[in-house]
Amino acid sequence: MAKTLITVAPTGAEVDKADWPQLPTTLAELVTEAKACEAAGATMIHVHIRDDEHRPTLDPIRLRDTVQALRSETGLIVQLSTGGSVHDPLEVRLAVLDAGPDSCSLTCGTVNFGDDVFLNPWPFMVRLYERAREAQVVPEFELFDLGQVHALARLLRDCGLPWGGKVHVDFVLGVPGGMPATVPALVAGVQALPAEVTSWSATGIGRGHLPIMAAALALGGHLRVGMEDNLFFAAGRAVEGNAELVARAAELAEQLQRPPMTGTEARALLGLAT
Ligand code: KMH
Ligand code: ZN
Repeated sequence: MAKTLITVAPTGAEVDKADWPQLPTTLAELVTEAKACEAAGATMIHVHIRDDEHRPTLDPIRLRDTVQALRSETGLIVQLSTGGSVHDPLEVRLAVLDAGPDSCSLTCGTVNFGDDVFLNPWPFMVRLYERAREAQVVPEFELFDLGQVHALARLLRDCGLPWGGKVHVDFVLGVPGGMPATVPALVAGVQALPAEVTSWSATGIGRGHLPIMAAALALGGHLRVGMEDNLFFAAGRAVEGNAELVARAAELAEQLQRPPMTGTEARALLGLAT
């Protein structure tokens, strides 16, 4: 049985530090959290950063410092979010690549995002895709809706394969405006994936977290967990930190005889130099 890539998304752009003090928002907190998550079984980190007031930012110096700190303090694959927050301009989101991550997120279409709109027009997707390839950054295609699976097929058909030659996608299910966090929705997404896709992971927002995790493992997929997506460990019990979410994912993966991958295995899966 294939092993499991576990990605941790520890912070996101939507959760408020004032409400969730355990959210890692400073660089020191992020590095500490990243180390704990790596020890618990994560091999990739999906990073959003915050400013001194704990607000989302795409400040280029902070991004570069964050990549460097995570590289020197952990062996994790560093994936920067190019989604940022719903308020970030497209040009600023493109410039995230200048921070030199291993990987970047690339969302395959515009989607309603609660009361807001997460904007990903087609020309922006193409520019981000081509710029990532030039910068030798491996994209992870974020799929919030079924139409985005078809947009990914169009992108690959029109623009060719990404840097590294592998195509890894991540289903994000349960955002209000996107696909629901249900097993039938995940199955529909997996069945619609273009042939170029070499691996996929999934995350369920909020209470969809556990069913989507179990279904992804059963279907041969990989996992994303973390406070960007889920703030409760169980009904009525707030998450203490990201590492316990990673530890539970690793334990379930072990139980299903799909143990967590090593960093070297994850790099090979994603087409990154080892
Ligand atoms: N914060 C969301 C608007 C990504 O990281 O690329 C977008 C997001 C996706 O989280
Ligand atoms: Zn994100």
